[in-house]
Amino acid sequence: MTIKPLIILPDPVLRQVSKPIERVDADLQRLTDDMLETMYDAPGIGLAAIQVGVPRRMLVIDLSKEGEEKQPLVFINPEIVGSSDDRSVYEEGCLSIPDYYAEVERPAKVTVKYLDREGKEQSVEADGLLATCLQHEIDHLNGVLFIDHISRLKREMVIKKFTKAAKSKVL
Ligand code: GNR
Ligand code: NI
Repeated sequence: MTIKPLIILPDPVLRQVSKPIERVDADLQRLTDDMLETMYDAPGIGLAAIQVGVPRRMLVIDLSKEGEEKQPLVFINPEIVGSSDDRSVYEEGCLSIPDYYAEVERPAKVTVKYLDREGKEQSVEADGLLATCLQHEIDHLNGVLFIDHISRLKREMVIKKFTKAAKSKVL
């Protein structure tokens, strides 16, 4: 297993729309393991493949707390097939936008269809943090970041700060 470098704002790779997974094979299992290891190392509670530079529709999530048994979840070709009218607000962060947090309002519950690690069709009705995390990760697959859900002024400030930081690293 390998910890992969994370793609950071404003890298345009984060704006790519990821393509569906065609086969659940050994290569994909390896990518899954690498993503889980990268997520645990960060640490984060979710990771989309595009955040390690792979434009494929898959993501991993683990909401278990430190010291608890790990609960890795793998979602391949996930699709939101239903969402509630009631909404909830969470303070979100993103491994691709380190040390920036903001409140985001999203549907409180979502139903997601996906393939599991074995390529079997599954569906989950999620609420709470899982619902928020699934929506955050599925956004990544569509080139959308959580800062796209905040005010334009805040978004532009964050992008400006990260653009400056990226430039000073190159020099
Ligand atoms: O680690 C993460 N924490 C988090 C907190 C609130 C809402 C969403 C997230 S996902 C984030 C990891 C990440 O960037 N996934 O794409
Ligand atoms: Ni993220």
